[in-house]
Amino acid sequence: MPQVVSPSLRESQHPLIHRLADCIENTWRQYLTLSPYQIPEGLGYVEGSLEGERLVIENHCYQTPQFRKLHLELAQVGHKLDILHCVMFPHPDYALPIFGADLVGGKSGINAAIADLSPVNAERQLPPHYRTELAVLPQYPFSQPRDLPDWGDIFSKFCIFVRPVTPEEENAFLQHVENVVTLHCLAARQTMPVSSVQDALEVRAGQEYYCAKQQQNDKTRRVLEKSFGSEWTERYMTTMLFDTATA
Ligand code: 18B
Repeated sequence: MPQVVSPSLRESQHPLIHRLADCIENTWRQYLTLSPYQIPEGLGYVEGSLEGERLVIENHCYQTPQFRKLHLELAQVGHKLDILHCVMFPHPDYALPIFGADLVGGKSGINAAIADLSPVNAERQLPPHYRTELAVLPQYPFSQPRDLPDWGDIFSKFCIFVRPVTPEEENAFLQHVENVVTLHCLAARQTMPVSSVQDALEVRAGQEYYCAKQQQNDKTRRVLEKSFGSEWTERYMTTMLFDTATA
């Protein structure tokens, strides 16, 4: 029997998720030198349905000289929930912030759109050139800003967390992510690795703190547990979504 290649999940997802997935991957391809990334056994494409809730997950991962893992994940729960998750983890010897984005919504619209460049140094401050460049990006007056959860102290003051309610707001969010990912890729290309063990340890600690906080997101955990159970979810959240560097 011929192998049936299922179309990418994004074809059936909310249009903003489809567009954002394409935009992020195109920006990576344009500005970075991508190599394959070894996804943990059995976690590239996953389907589950424990309580009758069918969850499909598709992972796209790459690495580059500056980033140990570029992760774009698309997920769909039945016909009601579409999710895009993206994190760019720098190698621990590059003192770069972590870009992260999450889009959660369904046919009726996107409920949560979040994007940030999160600092990982001891002062929890973005490098000066990042602050300068982020400060001059267009600031769209989103009509429905959302409050960050308690664990959200990892995010910078440039974090955007909104419910985009019009096509203009959706476009503005997409444009913002494109601007931020572009400036991040360009800055990363100009960055040299840290030169001291001390600095590398600081970056590593910052990444570990970021991951520990993200793992406290009960909303993510609950969606995964409903289809895959708690043991699988714990493994997934610590090895696929928010793993820390091992080498
Ligand atoms: N996330 N999100 O990625 N999450 O992964 N996400 C939700 O309308 C998933 C990240 C973030 O208000 C919600 O309230 C699943 C990254 C924040 O308490 C759901 C996956 C960032 C919130 C999911 C996933 C990030 C949030 C509730 C794996 C930021 C608000 C939606 C595929 C860089 C939390 C809603 C709160 C919300 C689910 C942030 C259902 C399953 C990288 C801050």
